[in-house]
Amino acid sequence: MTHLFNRKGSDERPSRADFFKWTSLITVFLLVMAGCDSSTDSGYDDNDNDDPPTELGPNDVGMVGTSFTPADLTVEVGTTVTWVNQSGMVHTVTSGTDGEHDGVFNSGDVNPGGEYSYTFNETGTYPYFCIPHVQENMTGVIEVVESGEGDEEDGDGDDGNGNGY
Ligand SMILES: [Cu+2]
Repeated sequence: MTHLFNRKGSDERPSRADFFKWTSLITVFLLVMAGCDSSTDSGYDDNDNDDPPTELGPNDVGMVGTSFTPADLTVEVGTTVTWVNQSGMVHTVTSGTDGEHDGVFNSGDVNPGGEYSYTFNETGTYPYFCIPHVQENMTGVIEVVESGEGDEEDGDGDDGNGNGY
């Protein structure tokens, strides 16, 4: 009986095989989990990519801890911006500055995991804040620009062609 435990050769092999068995099992398990996560997550409807739920679209703003991420976002007019609460706290998305609501939009309470969307149909600069965390500087700005803006085209007196020299 004791011979079995004293022979190094026979002791090493099964444990190594065990190790590989476990690592491959764990790998398969993680792959399956990753697959399930991205396809059954509630975010399935807004993209087909298998990115994790923490990754936001270009017009999404995360609420992470007591911050809006990104805090500054530029979108074209007509864009719907969605705020996603990725924290464990209740937040709001409230337009205005210095804690004063300017009446443009106000999400009310957005619970952890919840979302709020607002469509910006006019160009302009829209500062906003979180009511519970305004004193922790939980603020952000949405910059709404004309569609197509961003390339240098002006059309307006920029290229004084008629003026000759
Ligand atoms: Cu907040």
